[in-house]
Amino acid sequence: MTSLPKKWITLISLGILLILVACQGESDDQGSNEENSDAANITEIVGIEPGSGTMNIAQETVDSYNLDLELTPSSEPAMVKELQNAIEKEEPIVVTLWQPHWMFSEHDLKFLEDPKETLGASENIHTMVRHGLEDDQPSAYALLDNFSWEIDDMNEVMAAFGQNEDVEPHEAAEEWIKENQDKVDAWTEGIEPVEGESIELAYVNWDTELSSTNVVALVLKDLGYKVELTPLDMGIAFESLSEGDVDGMLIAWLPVGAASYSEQYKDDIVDLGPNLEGAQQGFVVPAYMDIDSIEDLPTK
Ligand code: PBE
Repeated sequence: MTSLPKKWITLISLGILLILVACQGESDDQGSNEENSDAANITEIVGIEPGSGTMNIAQETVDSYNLDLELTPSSEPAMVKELQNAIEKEEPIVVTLWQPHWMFSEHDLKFLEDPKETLGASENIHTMVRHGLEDDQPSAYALLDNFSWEIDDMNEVMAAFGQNEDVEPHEAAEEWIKENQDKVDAWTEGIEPVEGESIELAYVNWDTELSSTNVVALVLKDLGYKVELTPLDMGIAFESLSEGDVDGMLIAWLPVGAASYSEQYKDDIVDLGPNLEGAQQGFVVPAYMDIDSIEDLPTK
């Protein structure tokens, strides 16, 4: 007679215990959901081409904030695709991205705060030429020296081909030139046209650099140049310019992004200064994510 209630008591106790454990588990989950559930699901930062300025400073950032994340090399188009896929499913994702970029007009994105400024407070894009260009090709040198435009200008060209597969970068550049002849006239004012001279510009296959390089190439053509555009990796572009194998390039984000390359080659390259001011690099997330700072990401 006494054994039955005892068994019941044991069973009831066990039941209560199970319920308590289950509740405990649930409330734990809720707790971690409230604090950075998005950050907890992040295991990587989706990067771009290895050897880019962006990847160099992104790795420095991972190290300096002691992040427990893999910086995955990729490419600009592949990174953009991954970001678009994540947004479609409302999944958490962190990418290396920059302004100007047409992705900011397509999606609600935010830069994570970077209190250590390892990704740069603000960047300018510099034009660089080989030593000797000023004497050998004064007209091309003068145009490259004069060329400078605003973020909105670059955005216009970039959006025209970045958001429409049927538009080539040179077509977008041509369209922009047609609509902004006054700006182009200011760059070319007083420059002597040439006949049959050749000039070679290196560039990296990024939308920002495709925009500026294609615009400048068309203006050089109008001045009479035969223009060759050579796509290279960033490190190779710096090396080629330092050796005089190419004449110029419009790819160096400074003071931070391309700092290691520009430091390495500073004696062998002529820096003509910014052709665009107020750009920005960073770790970027969709606006629906509940984190705001690089410091909210998981650390080691
Ligand atoms: N960017 C934009 C990168 C890639 C494209 C120029 C900031 C870089 O310099 O590495």
